[in-house]
Amino acid sequence: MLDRRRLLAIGAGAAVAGGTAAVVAARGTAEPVAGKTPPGHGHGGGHGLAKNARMSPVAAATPFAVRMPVPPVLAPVRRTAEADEYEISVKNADVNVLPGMTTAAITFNGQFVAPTIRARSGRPVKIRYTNRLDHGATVHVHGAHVSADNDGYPMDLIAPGASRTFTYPNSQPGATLWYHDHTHHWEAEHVYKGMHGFYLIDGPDEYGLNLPSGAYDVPILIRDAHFDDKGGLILDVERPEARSTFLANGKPQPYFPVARRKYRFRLLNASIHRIFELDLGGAEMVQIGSDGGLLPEPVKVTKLTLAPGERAEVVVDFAKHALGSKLTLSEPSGPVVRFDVEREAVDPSRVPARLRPLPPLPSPVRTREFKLAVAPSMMAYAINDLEWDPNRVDAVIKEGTSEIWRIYNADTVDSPFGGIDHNFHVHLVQFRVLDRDGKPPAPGEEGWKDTVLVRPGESVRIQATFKGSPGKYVYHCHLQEHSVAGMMGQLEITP
Ligand SMILES: [Cu+2]
Repeated sequence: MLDRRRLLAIGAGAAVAGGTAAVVAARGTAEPVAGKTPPGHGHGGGHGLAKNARMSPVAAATPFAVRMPVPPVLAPVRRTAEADEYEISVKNADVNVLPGMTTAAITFNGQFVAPTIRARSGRPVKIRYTNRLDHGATVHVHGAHVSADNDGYPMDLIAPGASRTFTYPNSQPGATLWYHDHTHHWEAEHVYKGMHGFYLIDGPDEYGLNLPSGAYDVPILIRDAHFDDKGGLILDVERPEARSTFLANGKPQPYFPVARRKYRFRLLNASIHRIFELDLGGAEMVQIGSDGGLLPEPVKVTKLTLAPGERAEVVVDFAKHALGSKLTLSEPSGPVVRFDVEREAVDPSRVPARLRPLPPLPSPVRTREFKLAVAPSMMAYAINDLEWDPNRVDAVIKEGTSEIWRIYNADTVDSPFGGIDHNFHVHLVQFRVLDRDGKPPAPGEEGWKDTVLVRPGESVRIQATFKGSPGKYVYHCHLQEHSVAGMMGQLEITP
């Protein structure tokens, strides 16, 4: 058994070395395994919440008491021949999450679920971020194909009071992307406290398909949360399972009135740790998209696994349900959002049998191995037994080449801590899942992905083609409580 106190001490040192957090909260993680304790680690918990919070009473919201909002689409401040330009402030704000209570949040533009950016393929977006926090921060558009200096590199922070403009070329197909904090050591806390929102790209690959659109195309950011009795967010890194209040678009287990017709829901799991196992009470959902946009063809599902950072787009046809029906999107430990079928509507939309063809894969030039596991010698979460070091490049990749990466989760059920899930995210590219333990990917994983769940003991092979300008990009576990503790590496694109 590893010594947890030593691990915490090391974690505290790492955070100080990172120059970020003054106070470090300790943590254990994840799925409790009988008789075993997974590792704790340093964490950029600037508010020292964990200890006191554990004793606090917890506010519980009544399910289905509030209506689910749809995050507003942000209007550009300017449209030029070159780009749509936006301005976003990163700032602390008091927001309303639980009815009648105020929650101290860290936000984009003061909104607990950030305003949605709606971009178009081929039309660049420039966002000027102003950091109004008292410490550095940066922003990453997850799933975007961007140059390195616009990617929100975790060590290249926007100083307090400063602004920086990032340019997103949107040179990729339509997709449900999202933007979130990526400040090393702070990313878990910042995202947990509200630095999360949608970045949607509309692409010509979708034009003419006649999928549900407009008011019937609804992004839903789902996540878990743990509140104290005054509505404050508790980040107790030792008890992620205490985050038992599920939020949909920033409201606790809300309801959402729908018409008897098809809806397109863009589901995003923005939790920092929880893997959602979703179902709609046995009702059919038709999955049409994943991280990188449309699947080759629709896939009928009744269950959907969504790990942190992943997206799934589903079409639900409420015409199959009577007026007055209530369908609840749930996971085994509770409801997430309830859809109340309240009115009739005409429905010219459809889900075609073919959505978007997948191009053939180019020939890979090489294969790399990535072992995801706790490194007991360092008491850190690690990749190939190394924790994150910004001064080390882990993979030098020639621009334009295609590689196969085998990602292996060595935190198996019989490891010292029991099985620990990991979720591998690569910046810059959308990849394809080739196989999972040698078996073909599930149909919902056949499209473009940027984040892939790797269960304890599993081995997943992906193939990515690294087109882009030279520079350094990170890859990491998207259980952000693992990335803060070292489970991150970097690749460098060379000419
Ligand atoms: Cu992980």
